[in-house]
Amino acid sequence: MKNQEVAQILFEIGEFLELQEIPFKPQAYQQAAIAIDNMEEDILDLYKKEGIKGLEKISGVGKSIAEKIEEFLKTGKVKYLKEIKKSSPIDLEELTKVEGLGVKRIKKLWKELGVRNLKDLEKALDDHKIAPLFGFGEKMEQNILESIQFLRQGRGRFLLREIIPEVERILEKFKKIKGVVNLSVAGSTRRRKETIGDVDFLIAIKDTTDKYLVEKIMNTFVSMDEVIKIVGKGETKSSIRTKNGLSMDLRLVSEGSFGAAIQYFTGSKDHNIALRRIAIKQGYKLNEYGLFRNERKIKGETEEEIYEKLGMNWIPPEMRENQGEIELAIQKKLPILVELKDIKGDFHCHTSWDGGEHSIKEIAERAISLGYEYIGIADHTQSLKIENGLDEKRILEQRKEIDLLNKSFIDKGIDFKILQGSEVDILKDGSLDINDKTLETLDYVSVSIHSNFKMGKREMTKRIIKALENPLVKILNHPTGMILGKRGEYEVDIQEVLKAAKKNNVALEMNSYRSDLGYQTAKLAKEMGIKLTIGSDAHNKKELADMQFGVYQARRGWLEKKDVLNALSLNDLGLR
Ligand code: DGT
Ligand code: CA
Ligand code: CA
Ligand code: ZN
Repeated sequence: MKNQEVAQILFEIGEFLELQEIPFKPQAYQQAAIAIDNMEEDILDLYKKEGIKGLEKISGVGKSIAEKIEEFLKTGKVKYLKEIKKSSPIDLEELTKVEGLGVKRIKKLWKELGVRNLKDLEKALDDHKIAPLFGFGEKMEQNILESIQFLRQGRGRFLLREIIPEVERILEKFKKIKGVVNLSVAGSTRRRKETIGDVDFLIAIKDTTDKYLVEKIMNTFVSMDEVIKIVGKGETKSSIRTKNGLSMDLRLVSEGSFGAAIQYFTGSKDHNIALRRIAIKQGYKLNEYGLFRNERKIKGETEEEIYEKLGMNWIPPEMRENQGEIELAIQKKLPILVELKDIKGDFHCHTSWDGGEHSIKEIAERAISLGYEYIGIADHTQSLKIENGLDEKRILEQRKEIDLLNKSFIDKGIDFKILQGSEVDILKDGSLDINDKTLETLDYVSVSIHSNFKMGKREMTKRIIKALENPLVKILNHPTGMILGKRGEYEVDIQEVLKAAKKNNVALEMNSYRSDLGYQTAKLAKEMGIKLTIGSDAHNKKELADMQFGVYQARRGWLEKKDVLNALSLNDLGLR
């Protein structure tokens, strides 16, 4: 059902209008939003059946609001909302990124303290002016301060997940140009780092003095749709900035230097420095043009031959952080990293039972088309009221639906199984919000912290460990609580959590959406012999494909197939 989303958008429009002190209109939008939120019928169905006239029958919805709903149902966007956001006296886009600040609070800050943007807000915090405001208080001021610090850290960096589709589109575009013999993204994007400062592209052509081809490539780059500013345009390098503020560099090299250049520009800087030191020791010189001995170029065309000449195996880009990978490459003992095609299932997805977008059947069908052997349904549990979390009774009801679907797969000869899991809430004292008797009926139990984030480190650590000590628990989801780009970690002694996971044989999740378990912690867990599971945390069927981003982070943590729980076949999972 799209009803909630539509209501949300209308509500937002109302709030922006309210901020701008426009009379009557805000209430109209908000009333329409409430009516749609309370509607029994699916608004999309209504629109499909009766068109815009049908929408106008909803209480509070006139022609103008109906048009906006239509636009949203068709395109997923409402232009009007974008426009009023832009014309607002306040940088709401920026301020609403601060956790805890909704339009109402922002309006108050603006009216009483003249806060228009993040900078004003920081000033008000410095002057300690927020806490005394009605409805704010010390705790709120502290929360705002923490959130701003978090935003400041991440400022200017982009999430890998958000830029990969664009990067792939651009590579496709250049692949089609005749004369391009090799191309790749380099830098942190190639290393699949979870956040990206800028994107570095590399293209090789046969002859870099071919003025016509050089011009064509550079022109294509600076005139892409997404370009808002050309920062520089030359024959070997051009730089642009895109509409959303992302910078991109394109470097052009000759075919014979591509390997050396891609090695150099992939980095990381620390990896390169260590590698160059080894080259020097062996009497070579290594730079972005090639590997040289006495000014004579020995290698340069491929990365593989450069690593080989230096006496080591080629190192996967995700590992190039100078964390011991060079030593392993010299000993020819590099791990064989897990790949997306090794993944046999997913233990973390949500269905319409807990407010997700799609039914168990729809999710399962998508999982089958992804080539999975199984899918674990991990809907939220009762403490998460806003998510319509399941209580004991609904868990047992859900089991019936899953059993029927599994039977239908058997009848059709489809080799696939739906597992009933659950994303059980860890309560404040470390107990679980579903009784053991019901948990025993599940195929597996995964647990998460979703509330009371602000407790001391010792208390939080004890809380999580207590949950892991329940013998029914198999997986700890998003162990640090972070949502990359949105929310920081809760305070927790992750070493102690690792020890408890090891002791109780609980797998730790690498969450594709949150990227909350850093690659160093994953690597440590692997070394301790703890299993990891890569979970998409999909709330609809499309997001099941986000598994790839979890796999990238797993690779950055040096994980091999055998370290990953959901790279195991159904029979090897050891379920009943
Ligand atoms: P980013 O953009 O902050 O996400 O991170 P990177 O790794 O993409 O860094 P960037 O764009 O500054 O440079 C791309 C690569 O070029 C980098 O990973 C390694 C190489 N590189 C850049 N500057 C230096 C340097 O001063 N020394 C060495 N050895 N390599 C460098
Ligand atoms: Ca970069
Ligand atoms: Ca760069
Ligand atoms: Zn979840």
